[in-house]
Amino acid sequence: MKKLLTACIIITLVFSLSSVIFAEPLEKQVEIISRKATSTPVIDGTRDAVYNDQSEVYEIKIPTANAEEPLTTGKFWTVWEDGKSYWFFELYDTTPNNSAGNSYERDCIEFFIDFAYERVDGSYGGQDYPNIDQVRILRIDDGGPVIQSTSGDDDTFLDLYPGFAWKVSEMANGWSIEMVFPNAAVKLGGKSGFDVALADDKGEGRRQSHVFFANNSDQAWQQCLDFGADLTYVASKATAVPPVAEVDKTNPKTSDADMLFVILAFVSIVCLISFKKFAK
Ligand SMILES: [Ca+2]
Ligand SMILES: [Ca+2]
Ligand SMILES: [Ca+2]
Repeated sequence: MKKLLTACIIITLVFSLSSVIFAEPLEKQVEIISRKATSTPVIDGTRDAVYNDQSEVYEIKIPTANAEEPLTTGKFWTVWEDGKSYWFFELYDTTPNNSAGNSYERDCIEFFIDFAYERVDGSYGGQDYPNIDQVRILRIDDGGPVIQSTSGDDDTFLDLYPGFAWKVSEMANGWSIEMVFPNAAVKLGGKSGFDVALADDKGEGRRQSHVFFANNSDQAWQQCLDFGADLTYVASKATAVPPVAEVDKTNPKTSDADMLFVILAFVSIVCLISFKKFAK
C-alpha cells in the first residue's frame, strides 16, 4: 500500500512538473484567417453574402483596464482578393457621439495592420513603414475627417493607399463599417499582423468603453509588436451544394445496383450449371 501511494505521488509530481515545463506562454498571438473572396464585395455598408459564406465571425470584446461596464462590443468579417483586403464591422453602440475633444475618444474604431508581417520593434508611424499602419475611422463626419491615420495627414494616407475605400452606416443597434484596404502583401499564403479597437463615448464626451479584438494592453497605437492577432490569407472554401439526382417515379429505370444484381445472378446460374455438368 505504501509503494502504491509513493508511485501515485511520483506520477502526480511528474505530471505537475511537465505541465509547468510545457505550459503555453501567457501571451500569444491570436490566429485568424481570411479566405479568398468568391465574389467581390461592394463597399456600400451592407454585408455581402460572400462575408457570410467565406468568413468566420470574429468578436471585438476584450476590455482595456479603464473600460466601463456595460462594454460595447463588435463583430467583424474579412475576405481577400489579390492585393486587396476586405472588412466588414458591426459595432453595437446605441449612443452616437462625437463630442470628445480627442478624436480617439469619440465613437470610432482603430484598425491596426502590419501587412507584410514585418513585426517592427518600435514606432511604425510616418512613412518609414508604409506597410504598417493605424487607421482611425470615426462614426460621425461633422465636416472634419472621418478617417485618420498615423502615417501622417489624411491626404498622405490616401496617397499611400490608392484604392482605399470605406463606408460608414448606421444600424438599429449601432453602426457598421465596410472597407477595402489595398496592399501587395495580400496574397495566398501571405500573413499580416492585425488588431482592432472599438471606442464608445456613451454621452459624457469621453471614451467610456474601449475593447480590443486580441491584445488589450492599448499599446498598438505606438508599438507594432502589440498587434495581437496573426492573419493568414487562405483559399476559399467550397460553398456550392452538389446537385442531388432527382428520382423519376413515373418512369422508373434500372439502377446500377439492380443491374449488378442481375449480372451476379446470371453469373451464379452459369456457374451452378457448369458445376453440375462437371460433377456428372
Ligand atoms: Ca457591401
Ligand atoms: Ca457611443
Ligand atoms: Ca506606417
